[in-house]
Amino acid sequence: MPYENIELVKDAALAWLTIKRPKALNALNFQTLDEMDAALNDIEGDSAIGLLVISGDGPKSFVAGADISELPKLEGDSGLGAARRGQGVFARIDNLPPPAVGAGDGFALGGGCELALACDMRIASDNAVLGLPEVKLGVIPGYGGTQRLPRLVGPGFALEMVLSGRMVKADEALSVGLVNRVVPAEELEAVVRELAAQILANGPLALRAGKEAVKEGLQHPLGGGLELEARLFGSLCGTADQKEGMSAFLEKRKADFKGE
Ligand code: CO8
Repeated sequence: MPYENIELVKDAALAWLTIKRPKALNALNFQTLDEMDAALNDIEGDSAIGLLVISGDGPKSFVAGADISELPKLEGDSGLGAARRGQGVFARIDNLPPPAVGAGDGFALGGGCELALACDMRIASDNAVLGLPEVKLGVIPGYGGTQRLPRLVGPGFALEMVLSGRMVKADEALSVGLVNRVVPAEELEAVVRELAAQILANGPLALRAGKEAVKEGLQHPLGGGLELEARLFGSLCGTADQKEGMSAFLEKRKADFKGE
């Protein structure tokens, strides 16, 4: 599928998806969501991909939200359907076997903040601004923000963001754990590529299992999560990657993982 509003670049095990609607500050119209869905099909079907990075085009905005020009016509049923549609695309990122990193420069508002929240890790530039301003439009976040934000930062700060619509600068976002790291804007891509390289140097099966253990485990009480961890740990033992990783350590050499 040819993309108009996104770009997907695959470089060995790294997939880099850029939202490209700079004239609208990369706002997500419905076509962009469809294109993201198609890109996720591509990524999910490619077992060579070990990590997804999502960014916005240009320094001014990661994603400034859902495209507001498409929203006034929504009524009850169509609004429900639109929220479910966007939630579905973002849930695919959340549940994607390879981990996902959001690389945010500039505005990450509304659906853009929710897109960042659907990623497993968030690296922000020092000019990033995050917010859920939907209440200013007379609605609430509909792409997962009211659910993922409190799970990440706790209900108190999440409610402040959801109910005030206040924009939060990078440093404050870092202080509450909304982003993992804040880096100078001009270093954002290099830092994300370095993190990607660190992650991708590890066992591919272990990366997928590590993501599943943390994310699926959070859906269970501690006992169930620990059982899941034990099962996933066991599933990695006996793999060629486990033998290679441990032999490489003992032989003082770099591991050559095959994802098997
Ligand atoms: N949608 C559509 N167009 C946008 C959006 C957006 N979210 N954000 C910016 N734009 C457009 C502007 O209209 C403008 O276009 P034009 O040049 O044609 O007038 C262009 O981008 C540049 O924007 P500004 O001139 O406004 O730039 P500023 O630097 O003055 O301001 C802001 C930047 C502060 C980011 C400002 O643009 C803004 O407040 N944008 C809206 C932010 C927002 O409210 N986002 C939340 C949207 S709602 C949402 O995300 C709901 C998600 C769940 C939906 C579930 C059901 C569908």
